[in-house]
Amino acid sequence: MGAMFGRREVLAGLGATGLGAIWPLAAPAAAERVVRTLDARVVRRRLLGRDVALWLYGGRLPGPPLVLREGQTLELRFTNRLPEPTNLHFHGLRIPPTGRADNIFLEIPPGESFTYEWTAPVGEAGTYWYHPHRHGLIATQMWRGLAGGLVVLGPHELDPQSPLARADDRLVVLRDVALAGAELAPHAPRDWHKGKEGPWLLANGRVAPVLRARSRLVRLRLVNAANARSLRLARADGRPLVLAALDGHLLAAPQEVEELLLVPAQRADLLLAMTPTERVKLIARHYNRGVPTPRLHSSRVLEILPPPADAPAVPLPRVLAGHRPPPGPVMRRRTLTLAMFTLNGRPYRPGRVDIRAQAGTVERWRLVNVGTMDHSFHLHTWFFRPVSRNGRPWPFDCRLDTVNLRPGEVVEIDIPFVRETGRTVYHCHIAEHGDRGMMGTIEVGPALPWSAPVSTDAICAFPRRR
Ligand SMILES: [Cu+2]
Repeated sequence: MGAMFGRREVLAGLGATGLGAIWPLAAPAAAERVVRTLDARVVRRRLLGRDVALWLYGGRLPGPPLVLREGQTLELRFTNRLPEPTNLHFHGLRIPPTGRADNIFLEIPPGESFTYEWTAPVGEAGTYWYHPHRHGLIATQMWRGLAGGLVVLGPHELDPQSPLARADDRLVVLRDVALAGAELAPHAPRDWHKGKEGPWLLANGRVAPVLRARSRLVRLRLVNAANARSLRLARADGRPLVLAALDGHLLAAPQEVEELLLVPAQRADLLLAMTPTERVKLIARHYNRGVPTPRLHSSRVLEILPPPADAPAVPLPRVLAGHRPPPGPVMRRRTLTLAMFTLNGRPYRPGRVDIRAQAGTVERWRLVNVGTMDHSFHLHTWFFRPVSRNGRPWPFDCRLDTVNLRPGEVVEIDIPFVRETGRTVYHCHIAEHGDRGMMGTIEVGPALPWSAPVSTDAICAFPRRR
């Protein structure tokens, strides 16, 4: 994949200040371990024509992409150079929520280092991301710039025969931003209620960047790393978007949609069949999430220029993940209500376990938004299969780790508690809401000796044909 596209190939877009925003992904060498260093630091960086103080991973906006192969172990030597504590959350990955892995209860004090270490699960290649998860400081740290993409590559990307391996593979981290004078706009009291938003949309740190396709098939791995802005994405030419994956997991087959609502923390992989003559523009339409939201100064997200005329044709794959068997029997049902700053009527309290579950079981959770604006639900460690929205079956089969609920909506999800055990959290992914208490603690105990095994693949049946 990326290795064949050697050089940086991005044109500056509106408001951009230099070249280089959306590079093709490069696979790491095939080795058992990948050792990387990363820091979080305060730096001044050119943004929207100003030198703005930002908090950045590796001094970059977004943070440097972490790219691994399935089965590779990442040793990430992380140093906190911020004036306050922080930590890392590896969003969407089914890795241990404990120890040196995705342990969000860790706190790394200013000036100290910590080495994270975990193995990218085999069979779960996809688009993920990382961001801080120190409770109470998540929203301000993310708003100041701390977020980066994380990609796990698998057979689809590494087998040269696969169409996806011949796609021009690009990681695009999206977020919005607002300046106040020459600095990043600080949180105002009302931002904690609404969620902090800004009128400029950045794709890999730039407004409306332009890139030239290197292949007739472009794979855009979109990450919504905004604190609160939901992105209603579409093609400017009105043609449908072709979805390949959601929240890191390939769909059974490519799925055409008119537009795509990508709420904070969600990811979507799009496939774009390019012709040698047509440009493709991606736009963000206005979305009403139940609170007044600043309109974007430009609806342009990014633009892709056609590939060179001699770029070989790459067919759009007809099958991606293929058929997956239906989930195991639901063994337990729960209801979770979401409202401003509470889940099931109570705010987060550190140390209190709100839900106890068991590995090896499937649970069906009924999520109910009893509030007056959109809220989202994100569960760490275990992804889920959405079953229904307001009683209607989910339109196609997928796995998610974050799902949006409009006011009054009811969403049912099936969660197979596969493999991992330990204590972690679930929360609203409007970052301000999570910090203010829309979060709970779940502890998953080991499988009981008599419980039936739950298959990793057993959670997503092939979409119903209608
Ligand atoms: Cu919320």
